[in-house]
Amino acid sequence: MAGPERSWTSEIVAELLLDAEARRTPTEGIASRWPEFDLDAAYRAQDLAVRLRVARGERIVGVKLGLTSVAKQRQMHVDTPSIAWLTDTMELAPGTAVPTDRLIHPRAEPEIVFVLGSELCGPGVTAARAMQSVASVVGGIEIIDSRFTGFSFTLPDVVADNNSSSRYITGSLQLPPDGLDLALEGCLLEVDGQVVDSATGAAILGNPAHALAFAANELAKRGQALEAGWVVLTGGLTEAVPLHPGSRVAAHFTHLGSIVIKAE
Ligand code: OOG
Ligand code: MG
Repeated sequence: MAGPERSWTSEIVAELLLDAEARRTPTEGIASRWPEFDLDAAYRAQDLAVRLRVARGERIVGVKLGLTSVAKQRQMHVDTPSIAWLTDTMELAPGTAVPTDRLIHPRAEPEIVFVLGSELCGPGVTAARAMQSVASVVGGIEIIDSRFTGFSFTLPDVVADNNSSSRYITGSLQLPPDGLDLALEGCLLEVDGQVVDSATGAAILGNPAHALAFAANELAKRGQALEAGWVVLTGGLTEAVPLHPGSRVAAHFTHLGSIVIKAE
C-alpha cells in the first residue's frame, strides 16, 4: 500500500534541489508532485536555498535573469522571465575549464552583463533609471545546469532551482554604458569553431536595460534591492548549447570582446 502523501514545503524543495546539485542526480519536476506549488512558494524555496548557500560560506555577488529572450522561452517552453541569485562560487576565473564531471547536463549561453556602481531599488524602476546605476557593461557566458530530469521544468520549478544556476564567466573588457547601443550590440555564438547562432541585445526584452529594471522591480516585491558592486546577468541571448568534455564555446560581441570557455 502506498504511504501517506509527502507533505511538501518550500524548505523541503530547497533542500531537495541543493541535494540534487551536490549529488549530480536530477529529479522530477516539483510542480508535477506538489499541485499547490506556485510562484510564491518557488521564490520562497529559492530564497531559502540561497540562505543555505550563504550559511555554508558562499557570498551573494549579484543576480541572474532567466528566460528574457524569445529564443530561451521557446527552447524551455516557459514564457515568463524570472530572477535568481549569483554567488561567488559560481564565477569561473578566466582560463578555468568548466568541470563537467561535477555537473549534470551543462549548457552554455551568451549574455550581456551589468556591473552596478550604485544601489538600485524598485518598485517603479524604468529602463532609463536602471541604466543610471550601471558602472560597466561586460560580455559573458553562463553555464546553466538544471536539476530537473531532461532539463524539463515549469516556471515555479525553474525558479526554485535558482534559474538552473551553475557557473558564469565574464570578459575582461568593461565598458561604460554611455556610448553603447545595447539593443544593437551583436553576439556570434561559436561552438567548436562553427558559428551556430547570433543575436543582438534587442533579444533581451527589447534592450537588456529592461531586464535590469525587471530585476529591481521583482526584488522589490520581496523587500530586496540590487546592491552596488553586484553583477547582473541579463539572460541568454540565444538558445543554450550543450557542453560536453572537450567542447569549446566562444561568444564574440561587437564591442564587448570575445569570451571563450572550454569544458573538461
Ligand atoms: C533556465 C535558465 C534561464 C537564462 O539566461 O535564460 C537562464 C534554463 O534555461 O534552464 O539562465
Ligand atoms: Mg542565463
